[in-house]
Amino acid sequence: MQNDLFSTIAPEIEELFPGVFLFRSYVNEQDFMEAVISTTKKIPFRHMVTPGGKKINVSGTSMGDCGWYSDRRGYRYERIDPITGNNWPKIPKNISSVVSNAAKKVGFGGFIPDSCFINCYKPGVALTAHIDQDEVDFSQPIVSVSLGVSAIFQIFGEKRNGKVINIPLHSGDLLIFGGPARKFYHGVKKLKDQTHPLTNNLRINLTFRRAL
Ligand code: MD3
Ligand code: FE
Repeated sequence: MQNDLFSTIAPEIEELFPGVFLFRSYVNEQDFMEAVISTTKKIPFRHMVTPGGKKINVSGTSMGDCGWYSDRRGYRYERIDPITGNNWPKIPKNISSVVSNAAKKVGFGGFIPDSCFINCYKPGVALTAHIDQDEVDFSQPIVSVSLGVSAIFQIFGEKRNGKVINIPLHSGDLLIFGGPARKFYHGVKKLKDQTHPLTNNLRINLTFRRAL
């Protein structure tokens, strides 16, 4: 039973453990979905490959000053999309302000994302355990927003083979990782075949980062 500062001051926020904050049904799903659709009209979801040449099963695209990118040459942030040669679409101000305000509520006052990676999960697709380590400043948090079909998000802690914590994430949930949790291993279990009015059988996840 958790009865800490946050459950008293802000009942909508749950601190799952140090540095991990869950805001249930926090965002306007339509607003975020509009940003996703407008982005994919310019730069569609695509499957990238790892430096080792493996296809990444989750497809992705980006908004912001830079976008996460992976191919034979490595994992990195690119200011121009290598495939289309275009700039990534800007993060709409209404979206960016929701994210910055949430971060501020849990102690990350100056968080202004310069990149939003948009993941698309089809039924049967999982995201294997990994650490996000392509960003410059690890004192900056990462903010995640889920849309569409629910999934089980997994936190492993500092080691990949550590005790697993399963967190169901639903459409509209916002999750913040900062401080000690910023370098935790995490992943997403295989997506079940389900439907949601916003996305049909897909799960969309947006990760807002200060990358560069
Ligand atoms: C924990 N995406 O894009 S978001 C990713 O649901 C990624 O699509 C997952 O992991 C998804 O890299 C999880 C939540 C998240 C994002 C960044 C983290 C959790 C994190 C960074 C450190 C620790
Ligand atoms: Fe990640």
